[in-house]
Amino acid sequence: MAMLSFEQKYRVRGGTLLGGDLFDFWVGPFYVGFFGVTTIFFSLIGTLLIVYGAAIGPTWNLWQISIAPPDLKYGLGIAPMREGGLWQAITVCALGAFFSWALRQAEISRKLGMGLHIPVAYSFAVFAYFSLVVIRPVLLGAWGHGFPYGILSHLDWVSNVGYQYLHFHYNPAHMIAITFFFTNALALAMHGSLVLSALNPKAGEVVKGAEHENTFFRDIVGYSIGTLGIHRLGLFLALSAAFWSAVCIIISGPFWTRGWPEWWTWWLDLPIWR
Ligand code: 07D
Repeated sequence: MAMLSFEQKYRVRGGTLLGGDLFDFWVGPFYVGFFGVTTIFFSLIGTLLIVYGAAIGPTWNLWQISIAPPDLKYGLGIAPMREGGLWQAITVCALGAFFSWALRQAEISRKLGMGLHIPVAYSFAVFAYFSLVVIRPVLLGAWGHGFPYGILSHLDWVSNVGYQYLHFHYNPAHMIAITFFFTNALALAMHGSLVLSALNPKAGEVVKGAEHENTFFRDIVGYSIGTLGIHRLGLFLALSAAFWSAVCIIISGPFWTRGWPEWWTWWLDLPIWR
């Protein structure tokens, strides 16, 4: 692929975290880097292990393929390959690939002299996954508490774990996470539609800018958060959604073993009702 003229300016050497200039080059449009190599390594091995797991399993139906974590009896030990060891190896590969990807983002950001906002933001999603397959299983004492890798099976896991706590909607951290997810969707819908409405006026009319965008919001709700502010708010909402998701599942089991509706009895026990 031909290199665009402006790419020459931004394809700068250095900024690597590991490997010096060993992998400091591009293949076509893609930056390689040490962590590009490790990302490809872990993704390839992980994917092959998933395909192997499917091959030794009972079905090739994409919806039903599932690679289950070990039985609880294996605790935090290593299980035989066909009894959950595969799940453990795939988890190591998944985490290896996710961490590598975050570090590759960090290297590219450093090269470009940008902030580390992107790798930090992505790390919150990785943290949510990490909380499900490492933090909570370790706190509960068995890898068997991780979720199975399958399209329908992971949904069954969510449903089963949810009902173990009677009614998961009463989990306060789950409530907060959902509120952030929904508010995030609302904010991005409003921001996206606002920008498109300003930039795509009727044929023959001039393109509008930030002043019009701010004025629209001041007219309708009396306040505009501004062009930089909306992106700060978006980042905050999205990161909070992932963070509270992680919290809601880490506390389920390790810190609260009864039904979540029962947690709310503190409200009924407040002295103001007596
Ligand atoms: C975890 C993704 C990270 C992505 C990465 C990169 C790949 C795949 C492949 C490893 C955080 C890409 C990954 C390419 C790799 C391999 C093989 C992002 C993550 C690293 N819930 N609930 C949540 C709602 C109910 C329950 C979260 C809504 C019920 C349980 C979110 C409703 C019951 C758990 C959420 C609802 C229940 C959750 C998920 C409505 C069931 C969790 C988002 C409207 C009866 C999970 C950390 C998330 C969690 C979770 C939303 C209902 C149970 C807040 C809107 C009442 C047990 N629920 N839920 O985590 O918190 O994003 O995970 O009813 O474990 Mg819930």
